Formats: sequence, structure tokens, C-alpha cells
Amino acid sequence: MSAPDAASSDPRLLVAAAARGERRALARLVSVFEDSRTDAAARRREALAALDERGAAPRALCVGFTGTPGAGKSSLLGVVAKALVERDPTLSVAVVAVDPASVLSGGALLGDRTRVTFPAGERRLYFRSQSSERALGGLGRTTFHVCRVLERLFDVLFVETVGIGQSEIEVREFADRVYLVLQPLAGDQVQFMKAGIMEIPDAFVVNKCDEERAARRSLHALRASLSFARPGDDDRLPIFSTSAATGLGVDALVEDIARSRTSIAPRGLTAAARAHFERWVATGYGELGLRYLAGVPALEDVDAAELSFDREFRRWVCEPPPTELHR
Ligand SMILES: Nc1nc2c(ncn2[C@@H]2O[C@H](COP(=O)(O)OP(=O)(O)O)[C@@H](O)[C@H]2O)c(=O)[nH]1
Ligand SMILES: [Mg+2]
Repeated sequence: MSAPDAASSDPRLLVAAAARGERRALARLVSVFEDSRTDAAARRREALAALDERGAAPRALCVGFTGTPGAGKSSLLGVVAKALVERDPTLSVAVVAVDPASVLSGGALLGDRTRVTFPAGERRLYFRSQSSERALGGLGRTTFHVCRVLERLFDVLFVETVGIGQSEIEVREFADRVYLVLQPLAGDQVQFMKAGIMEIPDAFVVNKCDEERAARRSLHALRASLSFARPGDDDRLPIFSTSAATGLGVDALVEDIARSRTSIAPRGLTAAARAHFERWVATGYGELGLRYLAGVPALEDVDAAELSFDREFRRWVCEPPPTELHR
């Protein structure tokens, strides 16, 4: 039997291979946490037990990269992740990119699923693309769970999300540091102002600054927006001008992320589990679900041991909300 086959049948081997940074093993492990079939719950438990056995506790600094589609988040993350592992030989970096589902094609917006390519042999870098299953972006149904595995295996975990509004707020709930990535396009800043989104990020990135004139205009507009949106705060908020295409300004951004690793203690995703669970219920069951949730005290202990909502999911499937709530 070849090594990958052995790994697929034995969770300990799978976890060991994933911890060594073997991409196929990582992909398999992650897909266990994306699997909606009933029998996947048992495999998740086994995988988590194997992670515990290895002492693979949550350790990653979780960094959100969020903003408009096409701003260059994926391109930039490719460059930034490589630079981070180059400057620190002990560091490992994972990227989870959540693309809005395209209603027409069922695929990713702008087809950017393949945009981040890491060198094949580099075990300290891992990239995973997911669909948000929502046309307007936000986190995917399983993003949270996948991140809770990857935060145990990598030192820095980037989560890329698309969308104006919702996804920034969602990623804020568990990211230790959030960057809002803008591109030099007229109108951008106005949209962000409207959504109140300027209040979310810890720092701003204006990418595509190889387009100099547009970049200057956008920087100016961003500073002006910030002085309204975050008065008093706006002078201290870092703004990075970058180009994923030429590498311009990337060093300063990488430096900021590296500094965050030493200055911010990762919260770990467990702290955000309850909020995430409520959203999971709200997304699937809407207002009705939230009303039901309020009356179910047992849900207080969102299944921290399983690091998934499997038990709650079974409950919802087997015992749907009482029909009187439908009225
Ligand atoms: N000129 C220029 N183009 C860029 C830059 N970064 C990304 N792009 C291009 O912008 C498009 C969208 O990039 P992508 O990384 O997929 O954006 P995302 O949707 O924010 O992840 C692609 O065609 C990239 O090649 C940049 O710094 N300068
Ligand atoms: Mg992208």
C-alpha cells in the first residue's frame, strides 16, 4: 500500500503527514472538515483526537484579508506568504480564500481559484480555496471549521474574504488582525463609507499602486474617508500602498504582519465559536432559527470537544424547529 492510501485510512498517519506540510494530506484533512455527509463526523472526531495526541494546539495568528472582488487580495497573499516564510525559516503559512459563489456558473467569481500558486516543494505554505455559497461573499459554511484545523498546523493563517459589509464583520469575529484591501477605482471609498466598513479593519491596503495616478487619487480619497469614519483614529491607522504585480510596498506590509505575530497573542477560534454557531443557525434557518435557538439552553455548550457543530447539526436535522414557530 502506498503512503497516501495508508494516510487516508488512518487518521493518525493523515494528521502526521499534514503536520509535515504534505499538501495531499492537508487537502484530505481539510476535506474531512468540509464534508457534509453524516459519516464524516466520526472521521472529524478521529482527526481531532489525533491532533490532540500530537499536542497540536491552536497557535496561528489569524489574519483577515478582505475587500472588493478583484482588488488583488489573492495575488497579494501569494506574494506576502512567500515573503513571510523567506524572512523566517521557522514560519509556516496557510491561506484560506473564500470566493463568492457565482450564481450562473456555480464557480468562483473572476475564476480566481488558481491565482495563488505556491512552489510545489514548499511545505511551509498551504493554500485552500472555498466557495462562500453566497453570491455576495462572506464566509463559507465550513470555513470556520477548516480554520480551526489549520490554526493548529500553521503559524500564520490568512483568511481571504470577498464582499462589502458582511464578510468583513464575519472575519472580524475571529481574526486577530484585519486588513481591508482596496484597489484604485473611483467609487470604492464611497461604498465602504456607506457600509460602515471603514470601522472594521486594523489597517488598510491600497493595492495595484503600480497604476500610479489612480493610486494617488485613491490614497487621498481613503484618507479623507477615514477622517470622517474614524476621527481621532485616522492618523494612527496604517495604510499600505502595494503592488502584487511589481512587489512595490510589499516589504512594509510583510513587516507589519511579522510584527503583529510578536505583539498580538492569537485569540484562537474557539473564542468565536458561539457567535459563529448563531450565524450558522441564522443562515440556515433565519429568524425562525434564532428564535428556536433562544429556547434551547443545551446549545450553550457548542460542541467544543468535537470542534464542529456535528451534534447540533444532527439535532437540527432530526428535530427541526417546532412548527408553531412557523406562524
Ligand atoms: N496592475 C495590477 N494588477 C493586479 C495587482 N494585483 C492583482 N492584480 C490583478 O487583478 C486581478 C484580480 O486579482 P485577484 O488577486 O484575483 O483579486 P482578488 O479577487 O481580490 O483576490 C487579476 O487579474 C490580477 O492579476 C497589482 O498589484 N497590480
Ligand atoms: Mg481572491
